[in-house]
Amino acid sequence: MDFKTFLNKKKEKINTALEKYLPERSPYPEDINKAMRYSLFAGGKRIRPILCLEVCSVVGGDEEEALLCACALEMIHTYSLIHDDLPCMDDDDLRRGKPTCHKVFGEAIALLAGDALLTHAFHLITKTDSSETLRIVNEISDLVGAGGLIGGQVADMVGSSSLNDKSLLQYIHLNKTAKLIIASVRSGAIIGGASRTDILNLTVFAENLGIAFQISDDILDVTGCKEDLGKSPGKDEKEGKITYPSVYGLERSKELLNQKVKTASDILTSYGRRAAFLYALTKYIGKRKS
Ligand code: GRG
Repeated sequence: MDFKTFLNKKKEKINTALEKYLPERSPYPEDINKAMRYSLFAGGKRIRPILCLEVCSVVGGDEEEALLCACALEMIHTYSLIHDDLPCMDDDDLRRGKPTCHKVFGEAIALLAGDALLTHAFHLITKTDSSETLRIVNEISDLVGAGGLIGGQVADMVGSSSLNDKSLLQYIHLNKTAKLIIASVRSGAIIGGASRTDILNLTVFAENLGIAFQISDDILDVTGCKEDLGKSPGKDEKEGKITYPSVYGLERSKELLNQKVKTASDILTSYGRRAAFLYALTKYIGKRKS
């Protein structure tokens, strides 16, 4: 099976599971359920849940056991996008090629839809049948909290008086983007029963992949088009955001992206054939156009 077909199969698997864990008919008030589902099913690439499933099987686990956690990670990701798009943050009209949640449902419902997705995510994780469930809740909540995803978002918004541009950029990319990717990889590894050494190696893989993911996002904001991106490019520069191209220039940013992808890929070579899809996914993330 070629890479794209395999990727689409994985995506379908996630979409089917998300339908199960956030169905159209739910006990929740219709307004909130509609808004949660609107953003969750607006067409994301499902990179984080796919990583969680795949890492689980690379370390010898059964990916079915990671499915609840994988869906929870996509819900956390979607919550962060809904909140990021709000007028009080990045103020975006378009996400995943569609009007943003607050444009369709209003700010209050969009805010609550994000909150509800985040809360529902942790509710789902606690249903994971694993002796490591508490550890997973502990790790993910830490990685997406004020010392992780939220901390990265704050630094992106307000900057820092104590860090120079390069250190600030590193902090933002590690926390705003890589930490959720680290959460996806580590939780998949833990559910799959990985050894301490494998968890450590895969964390370094995830950190490099996560930073590569954000460097490519920064590059695409300069070189990409609205049709491919599903959002308007050129926003970073307009808003004077600190990005790889603004600090290192476009060509050097491309080199740094390739370096991160290579470091991540090299870590996978020790897993041999079992990591073939993960290896291809890493290359795909390095070359992505959307
Ligand atoms: C509001 C707490 C809070 C955090 C917001 C998500 C985010 C942090 C900011 C959005 C802007 C941005 C560049 C985030 C970095 C992560 C990123 C590249 C998100 C987009 O992920 P994709 O490309 O999106 O996987 P899809 O739509 O495919 O799921």
